[in-house]
Amino acid sequence: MIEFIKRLKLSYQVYNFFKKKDLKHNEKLYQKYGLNKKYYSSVSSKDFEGLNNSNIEPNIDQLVADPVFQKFSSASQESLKQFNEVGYAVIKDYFTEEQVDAVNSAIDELIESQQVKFRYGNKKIMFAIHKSETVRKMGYDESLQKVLHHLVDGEAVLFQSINFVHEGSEQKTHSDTLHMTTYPLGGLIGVWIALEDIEADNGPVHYYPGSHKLPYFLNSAFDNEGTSMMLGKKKYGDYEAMIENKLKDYSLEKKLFTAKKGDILIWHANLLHGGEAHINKSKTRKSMVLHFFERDSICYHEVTQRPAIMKY
Ligand SMILES: O=C(O)CCC(=O)C(=O)O
Repeated sequence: MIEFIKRLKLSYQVYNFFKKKDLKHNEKLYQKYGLNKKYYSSVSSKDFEGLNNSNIEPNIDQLVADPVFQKFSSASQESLKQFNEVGYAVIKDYFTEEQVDAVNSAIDELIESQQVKFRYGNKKIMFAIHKSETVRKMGYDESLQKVLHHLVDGEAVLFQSINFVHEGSEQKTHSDTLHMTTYPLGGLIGVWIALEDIEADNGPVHYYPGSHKLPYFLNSAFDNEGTSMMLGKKKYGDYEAMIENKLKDYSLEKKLFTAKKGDILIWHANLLHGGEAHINKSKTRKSMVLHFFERDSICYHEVTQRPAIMKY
């Protein structure tokens, strides 16, 4: 019975109905793309079939011309210049020791005062940006915002944070786009921040350079589109298995992001990535992922076919 309710689109629509403030911006966008939808309606890639707007592309020329670009080391500049080819960029020493320590202390305080809980296998603290100004400020760092603005060719609005403290995600390879999707595609960007040194034994992120150029594997790629009333029947494991199979079809190199405290990795909406095993459990794995949506896109969750609740 619970499974049935979880698949029933109506249950999400009722929830959405009471979130008008955070969803009403979509109505204007639905109109723009000629979709007959209310702010509370379900939405998925199926709704956009037949619309031919081109995907959002990073604007690297504009980024290189922006004075902010000169702030970075030549290695970081080279990395940013290659974003279109490889789907990621590394900026070493982006955040200072003080900035990182402030976020770590803020997270400790939130845990101690029980304002946040570890979820998803006791590994992830979700949305600390809504509980701590210090954490939120990191996402709205002025130079970072300028970089992201060029990479999503629009305004990057901070949607979500995920903090890891004791354990890494150990998550199988995936693309964020199944979870956080935009129309037009490509309006999501991830920023992963090392809040301490991350080495091979405390669960570094892995990623596949160039994988962002593969097709966007959405519900239709694993037969999970569902019906007008119900979400698809497939499990998340079916998605992961599909991605594992796709990886066998393409010869892509896997890389690990071993990082120093303050380094950041920025990834494209469709870059395949995940978390390595956290082998040495005597080490913590302090890190934070920030996900940003491009403001003028329709932002939604393909897997649950829900519009994204945006807290501007
Ligand atoms: O930090 C990690 O291990 C990976 C996190 C991740 O894959 C994500 O947030 O999309």
